[in-house]
Amino acid sequence: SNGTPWWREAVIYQVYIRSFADADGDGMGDIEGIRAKLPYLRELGVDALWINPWYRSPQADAGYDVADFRDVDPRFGGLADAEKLIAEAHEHGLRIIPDIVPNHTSDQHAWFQDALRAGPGAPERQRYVFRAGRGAGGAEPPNNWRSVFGGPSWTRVADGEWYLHLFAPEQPDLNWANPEVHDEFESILRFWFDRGVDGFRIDVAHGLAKDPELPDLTGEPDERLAHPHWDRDEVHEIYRRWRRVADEYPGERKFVAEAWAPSPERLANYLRPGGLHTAFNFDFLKCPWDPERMREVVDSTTAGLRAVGAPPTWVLSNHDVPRHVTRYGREAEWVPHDERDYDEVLELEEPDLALGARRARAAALLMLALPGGAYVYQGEELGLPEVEDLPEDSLQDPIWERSGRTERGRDGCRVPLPWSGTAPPFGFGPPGSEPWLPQPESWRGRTAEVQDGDPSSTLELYRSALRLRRELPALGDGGMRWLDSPDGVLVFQRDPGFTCAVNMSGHPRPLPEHERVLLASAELDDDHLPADAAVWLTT
Ligand code: TEU
Repeated sequence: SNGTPWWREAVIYQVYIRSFADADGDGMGDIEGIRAKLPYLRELGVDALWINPWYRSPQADAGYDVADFRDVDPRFGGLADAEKLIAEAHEHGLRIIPDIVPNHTSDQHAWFQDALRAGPGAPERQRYVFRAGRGAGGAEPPNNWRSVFGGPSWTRVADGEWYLHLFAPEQPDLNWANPEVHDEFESILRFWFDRGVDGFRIDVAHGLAKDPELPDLTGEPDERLAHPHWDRDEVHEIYRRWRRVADEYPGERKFVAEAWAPSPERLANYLRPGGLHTAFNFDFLKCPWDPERMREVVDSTTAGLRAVGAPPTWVLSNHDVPRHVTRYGREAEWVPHDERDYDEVLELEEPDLALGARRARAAALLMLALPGGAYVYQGEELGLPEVEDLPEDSLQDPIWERSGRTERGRDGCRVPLPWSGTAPPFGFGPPGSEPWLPQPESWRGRTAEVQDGDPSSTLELYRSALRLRRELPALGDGGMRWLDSPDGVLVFQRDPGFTCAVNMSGHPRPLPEHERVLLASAELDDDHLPADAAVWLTT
């Protein structure tokens, strides 16, 4: 809308590059594949693309283990392809937001290799977190921290020192108390800003600062005390410096923080004036299909962020969590990986996927009507469910091995997209190519080709919603107001002329008073909104 900075209301499409489109037929998506789909993305009606890490990487954690931040991995193309994509996306009116991974590098990064060679006490080791071990001969890790993927967060090297890795051993944590690390990342930001990127998604933005004492984690965390490595206040100084770098460039370059903060107030700390622009709102993603809790999340995040002048954003799925069609098809709530005990095998009930799909369609209309910006994870516009029955020998997420095979990991939301045709690879790659994860045969009914032009499809629902969002000044940035509503129904107004209603009651409910139905996630039954459906109304 008029004069609003683009990032306050952008709908950003997440391209999980290895699973989006494979132009060269090696089974893995690539930059050339993204280029070929720019017309699709433009027609979908999104404003920008967040692209998961495309940097040179051994791919121990699907590219989140970066060996060279100034180069593109040959699996995905080259630097010239990235530059071509940025230019062409801009011609289509699409902005490009790469991922940046500042918490750790790959163990194959030149810095880490230098650190290993240089030995204990050398300045090269000060770029990472090396320590002597505890116990006799230093044979025990320096403290009791656990890796998010399972196992201790310390690995011992040949000379006896240990290094810290909050994720896989192939992802050593950088030492952000070292000014060299700051300088290096500011230079990397400039490298890509100079090549035209419109911003960055900051990986594990809440993890960079560590308590210099590296204290043991206690079983009973005290909420008044800072956590030794998550969401520490020192991280904000890093991002204030990054903001100054972004502001040197024209065209409103923006950051989005992947910060798993314990409350909306803590999340808002990342978005104070002079800090980052936006952050993912994981409270919304984690919220189950429950009207009271959903309303609570909308209110608390909106209030928390408004207090610092930041726009709210909304996200339902990404490459780390089970797709929401499947989440909403279960009664039991989804538990984030870092809150799980990998010693116990998580027993999951069978999801009701028809129910989950209805709710996912309704959730799309809710998300796209709320104030602020939104994220769409590739494939959610096709209504894809989680693939929960991948054969064990195809699983690649490090969580699978590191959890001691008690937890299957995140591959089920990363299966390559079905574009067209009636059998794998469903147009993901050239005929005869083999996608890096197997696609279910049942996806023949969910390809973009099958859904294109079918008014009842989820693809057309997203296209219509995004078109209306661009046309209606009521949507995007701005305020909202809850209206009185029947039990279990959320009804809110964006301006006096636009109302959204979401029926989470489990029963048909009368439609709110209205002039015209703009869009509905399910067929309406006279003047009733069916269960698990949402509607956009003019009033
Ligand atoms: O994820 C960070 C992170 O904390 C997640 O592991 C999250 O806690 C968990 O998945 C929720 O269940 C980012 C990336 O998005 C992820 O893909 C990487 O594996 C990770 O960082 C390490 O770079």
